Amino acid sequence: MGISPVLWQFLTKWLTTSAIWPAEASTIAPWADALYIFLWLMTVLGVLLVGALVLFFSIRYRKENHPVAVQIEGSTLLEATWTIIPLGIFLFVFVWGAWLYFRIYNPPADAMQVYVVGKQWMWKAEHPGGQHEINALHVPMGRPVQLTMISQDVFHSYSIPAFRVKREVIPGRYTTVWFNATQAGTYHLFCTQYCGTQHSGMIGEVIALTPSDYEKWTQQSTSGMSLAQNGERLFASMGCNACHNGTAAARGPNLAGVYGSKLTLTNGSQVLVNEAYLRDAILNPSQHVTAGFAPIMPTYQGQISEDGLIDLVEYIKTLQTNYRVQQTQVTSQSNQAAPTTPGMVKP
Ligand code: HEC
Ligand SMILES: [Cu+2]
Repeated sequence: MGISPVLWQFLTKWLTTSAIWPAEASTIAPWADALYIFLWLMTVLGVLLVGALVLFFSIRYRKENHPVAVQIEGSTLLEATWTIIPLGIFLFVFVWGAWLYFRIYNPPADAMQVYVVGKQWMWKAEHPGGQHEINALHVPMGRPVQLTMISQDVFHSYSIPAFRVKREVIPGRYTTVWFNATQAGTYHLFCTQYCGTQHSGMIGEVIALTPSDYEKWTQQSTSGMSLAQNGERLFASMGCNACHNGTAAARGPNLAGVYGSKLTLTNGSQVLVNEAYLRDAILNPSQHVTAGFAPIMPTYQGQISEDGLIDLVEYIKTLQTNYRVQQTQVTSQSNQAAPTTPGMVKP
């Protein structure tokens, strides 16, 4: 008696295309599944072992064989065995799980950056080149991609089952997750944190493309301005360059090369300047004042959107020198000065 091939095909297709067992489409997916299958096997083994013993004992020590109950005092050897073996298994699972956790949440240094902003009820992805997409994410295969994510309102959670990654998206704080897609295809994107009435509609597609298709996509969907270029405009229009112009007389610290460096604060502590720190430095400047500077930077809380903050962060990341900062300052000053200069005739 064999299972019909049609039924078998239907079964495997249902398993791999449904949420129960989605395709393994990232480098981490087989590792996550291996741990999952191991836990599942251990559980089944435990159920079978206990079930078999219950059955065996209830037949062997049934009333007809043992009419009078006997008091058993216990066995140290037996107790030690059933303590030490499960302990060993649990510790093994702990080490395996911790190793996997660190692999999933520590992005490699060369990962490509994409920003994700979640809000009720949609996902917006922003690529460094300025490509924006709603409820979709295009990524290249065979390359680590890091998502830096933030919510504009409530808690959300970004989940790509086929990649076996999921991370909370929180208001007020960047969280990150990374993956390396191994198969071209279109995969489900879910919000896995109940976030209001239309939570179930907060879904989308993740499209993994071959490197050349991805290249084509980035060129077709460009908005003409990269995130850093948008940030440069904001930096001038919000007056950041009034204090951060890199000159000796500047009232604010030089921001060129600050990304990735270690800053010493007035309270003596040291901080690594990453995306999260830059964002926080703009919103809560008084909470971590750089050593050697007065706490004069105003807070920009409520004056700038998460998208604007991402642009500014990307701009500061690209700052290697202050040449452009000073250029924009000169142009914005002369633009402002022009109308008030007496006797000047505008062309
Ligand atoms: C009134 C002057 C002033 C303005 C305007 C200003 N800053 Fe600052 N900024 C400072 C000073 C002073 C510090 C150092 C003390 C501190 O950390 O608060 C600083 C610190 C920072 C830091 C922390 C990094 C470091 O090297 O200390 C960042 C990032 C930053 N500013 C970005 C910005 C951005 C972006 C804007 C515009 C939206 C801006 N600043 C506007 C004066 C200013
Ligand atoms: Cu949500």
